[in-house]
Amino acid sequence: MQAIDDLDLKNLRVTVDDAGIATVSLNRPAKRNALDAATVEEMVALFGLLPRTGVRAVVLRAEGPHFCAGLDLVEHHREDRTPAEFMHICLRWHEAFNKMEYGGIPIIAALKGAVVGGGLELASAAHVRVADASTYFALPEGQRGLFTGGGATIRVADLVGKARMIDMMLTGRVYKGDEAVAVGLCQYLVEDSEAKALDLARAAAENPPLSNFAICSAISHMQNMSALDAAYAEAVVAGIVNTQPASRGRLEAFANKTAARVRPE
Ligand code: 1HE
Repeated sequence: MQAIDDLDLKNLRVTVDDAGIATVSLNRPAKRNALDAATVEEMVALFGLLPRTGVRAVVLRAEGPHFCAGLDLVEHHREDRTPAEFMHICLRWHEAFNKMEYGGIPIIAALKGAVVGGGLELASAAHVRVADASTYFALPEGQRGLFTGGGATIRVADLVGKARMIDMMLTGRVYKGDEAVAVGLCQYLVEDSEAKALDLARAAAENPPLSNFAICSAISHMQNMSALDAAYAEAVVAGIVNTQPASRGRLEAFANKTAARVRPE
């Protein structure tokens, strides 16, 4: 099978620790990690491969003070793309981000600085978002004379609702801090987003991989279904996951009263 080391990555950097936690770094800090076509191709390759490598969870982070400045506007300007060419660029963004959302491996985004435009589309394809005090979210597409093309109409609208997304795009509204948590752009606001993301990845990696696979793919698939079909699919997935050998010991520990109870901190 292909290995992560076989991938020719230049704008992404990947390390995997002994616990199977992969740290994926956006590595174009001089360009504020703007997403050019080459970076998106690296994401398609990497996130297509990761679910088959035994990696148990991913921390998605960035070099430099900003998480991601979105579409590489300079490349887009220079290339002077036709409508069909840019449609195909967007389809590659969807390919990459769908591989993240539906891949079955928990992806925890450690955010900082600008998470804007396509950078927010990228962050919203992760399963958990952790922000720090420097993090801010915006969709400046309207001001740039553009429109979202990397899934924001689906994922950002899902996080914050249609009305807030439209406001962000029309007016350039920026969210940060507690307000960003309150509207659903991120789930955690902490001093050190990378340390927290790693803690969360480690916690998720303790779950059986089949449970995580269901959590990090089935829920998204079921949202695309009618309620009737989703209920059916949920029953089928639960049939497989809830009878897996990996959960037997955990259930036995609960029955024996040796397993941890669910308590507030
Ligand atoms: C870039 C990009 C970029 C920086 N494409 N090169 N996204 C935006 O509208 C956000 C555009 N970027 C910014 O507003 C600012 O750069 C930041 C707030 C993110 C950072 O500010 P700052 O002062 O730290 O950096 P800077 O001086 O603006 O930029 C530093 C370098 O990064 C500079 O390159 P240099 O070669 O002149 O040094 C910038 O050109 C470069 N850079 N951002 C290309 N985005 C699928 S559709 C998605 C549609 C969208 O994503 S629209 C939103 C686009």
